[in-house]
Amino acid sequence: MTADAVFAAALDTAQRTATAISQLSSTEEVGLDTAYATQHALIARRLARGERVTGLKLGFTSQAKAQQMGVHDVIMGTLTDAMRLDDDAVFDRRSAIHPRIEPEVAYLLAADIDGVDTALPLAEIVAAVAPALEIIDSRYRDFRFSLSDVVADNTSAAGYVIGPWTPFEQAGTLDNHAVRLEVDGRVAATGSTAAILGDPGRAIAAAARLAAAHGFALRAGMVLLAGAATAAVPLPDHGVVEATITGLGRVGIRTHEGSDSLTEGSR
Ligand code: OOG
Ligand code: MG
Repeated sequence: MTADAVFAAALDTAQRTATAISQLSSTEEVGLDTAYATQHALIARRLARGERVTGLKLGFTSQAKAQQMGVHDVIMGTLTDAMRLDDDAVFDRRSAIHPRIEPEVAYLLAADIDGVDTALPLAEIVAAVAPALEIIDSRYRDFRFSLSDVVADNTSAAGYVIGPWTPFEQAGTLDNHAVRLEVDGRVAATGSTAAILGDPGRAIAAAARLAAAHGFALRAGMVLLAGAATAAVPLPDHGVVEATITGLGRVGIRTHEGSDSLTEGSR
């Protein structure tokens, strides 16, 4: 087996059994090309089990995230239907190792984006915009990783929730909209959409660049998560997490350990 296939198998098992593993970089040098090859092999395993690619995500597009994790390059990961949760749905905490949650801006692609064609007006390639939440869960011990580690681990992707879509034309520019993350009604993080590459609309061009460089396809109908505007916070075992983006609305998720422990009081 090639190195990427071995790494992908280990990361896949770590995710499926919710058991942390050692950083790949702890035993050998892993380059960025091998890291993306590992991510693609990991996703191929999931697709072979019947999952479907629903979108792509960017990581470390804000200073808040880059500083929190000590990784300063923009990276790309893959979303599948198995990671998608409905707005206000319940996430089973037991399926994850040490989950965190972060507020995101989601774009719905209206067209295939082939190559780095940044000349296209955004209105022609983006259908709609929505507030979103991402659950991240590094498969590495202590939630620590190098750039290549986190790319191989599908950029810690574990789950995502999309709020109500607003047509792109109606949403207008998102260069400075307030972002608020609340846990059980208490503010856990605040920021601005400006934290995401200066304007989250720039995520489209960044994604096109990364897709061309690392073998991803951006297709009409896909979701693109632009990256968190604030640092991530621990996902509570029992609780309600909500993200609100001024002008776009809110999105929420509930957590519990198992069906037996879900009570009306935890809503
Ligand atoms: C990696 C994922 C980064 C973002 O929004 O910046 C990311 C991690 O922080 O574990 O999803
Ligand atoms: Mg994220």
